[in-house]
Amino acid sequence: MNTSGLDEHHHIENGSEFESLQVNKGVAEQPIVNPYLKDFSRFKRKTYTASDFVEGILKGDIALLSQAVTLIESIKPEHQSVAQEVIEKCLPYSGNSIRVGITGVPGAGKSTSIDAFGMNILNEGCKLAVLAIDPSSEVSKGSILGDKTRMERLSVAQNAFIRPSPSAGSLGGVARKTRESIVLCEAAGFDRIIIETVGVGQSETAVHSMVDFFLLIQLAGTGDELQGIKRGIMEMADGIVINKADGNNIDKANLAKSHFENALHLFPLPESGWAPKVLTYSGYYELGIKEVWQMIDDYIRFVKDNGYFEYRRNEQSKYWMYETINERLKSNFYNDEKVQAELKKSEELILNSQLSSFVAAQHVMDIYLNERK
Ligand SMILES: Nc1nc2c(ncn2[C@@H]2O[C@H](COP(=O)(O)OP(=O)(O)O)[C@@H](O)[C@H]2O)c(=O)[nH]1
Ligand SMILES: [Mg+2]
Repeated sequence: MNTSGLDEHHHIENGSEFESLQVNKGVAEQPIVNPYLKDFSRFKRKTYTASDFVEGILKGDIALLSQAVTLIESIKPEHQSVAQEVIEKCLPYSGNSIRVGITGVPGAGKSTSIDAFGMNILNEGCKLAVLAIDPSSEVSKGSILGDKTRMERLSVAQNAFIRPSPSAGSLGGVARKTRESIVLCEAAGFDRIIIETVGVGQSETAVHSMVDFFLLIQLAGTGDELQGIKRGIMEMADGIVINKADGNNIDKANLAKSHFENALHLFPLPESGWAPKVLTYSGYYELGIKEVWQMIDDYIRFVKDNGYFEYRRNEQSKYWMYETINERLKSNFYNDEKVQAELKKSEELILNSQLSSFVAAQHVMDIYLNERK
């Protein structure tokens, strides 16, 4: 661990004007596979049935859980059918966890913080699964693997399960897979789930719709911290935390805290009845970690008492049914060969002004629907 912390100036972003963006050293040669899981040899010999997976998962067998999540992520129909059966059978044993979504721009300190939060969670005797949704991971090849170097303790802890973002598919598809993986993790006895997402684009909405508490990590120090974030994301947050409140960044963090508190006062009270709090902390130096988690526990108790907890979960279940239908309809449509051919033709006609976009759309839809009569 880098104890000198604030003195690494070979990164330009470590200049004093970017104090809160400073980059600390990662850990060299992090094991990619949790050593507790190293017995993978048995997978080569046997093909597991859905019941084998379910039995293993319910016993808390992490290697089987991991393999089942791989099936969820697979696009092969034979994998998908086993995966769906496993999910169906695990469903009655799921739901018994606290699901927390964590978002923030790259560099906000999500991974570092999850390592600190996570150790706190494990010390309380809970089991933690960390899943990621990263819509950019097709390009970056699942950034959480790089991230593992910032989850140095969790990635080798016995009661933790860390899973990178599925790297193929649309955001909707990736999010659905993560939603399904939660079911399996819970059935395997994980009673704390953290979903990490990069704070760019649409992925926050997807994460928000699968968690009980949505935590927004912010940085102070640039003076315009309120301008960079979309109102919608702030409105979704059940709590806002300002990371890197350490060293000579503490005053700026406190200032940012009051900015955010003032901004939140302008929003109506959320449906949950809980007024979002703003806290400062340091993930790297582990200052104020317990307080952040205490806030989440307080929230959970509050919404369990007033019924919102169950209401939100029910709404989410409905949401995921419709999301899944939307996703399936879309991929079914666009994968249809006749549709593909017709779309190509229509594109050209549109470009030559021989056809309007709307007539073209209607025409392709008709072809698709007629095939199914
Ligand atoms: N000073 C300080 N640096 C931090 C803190 N948390 C994270 N960092 C550093 O910020 C950089 C980005 O952290 P990382 O966890 O990878 O951010 P992520 O992209 O949001 O996952 C790394 O160099 C971390 O060491 C903190 O609390 N204080
Ligand atoms: Mg990260």
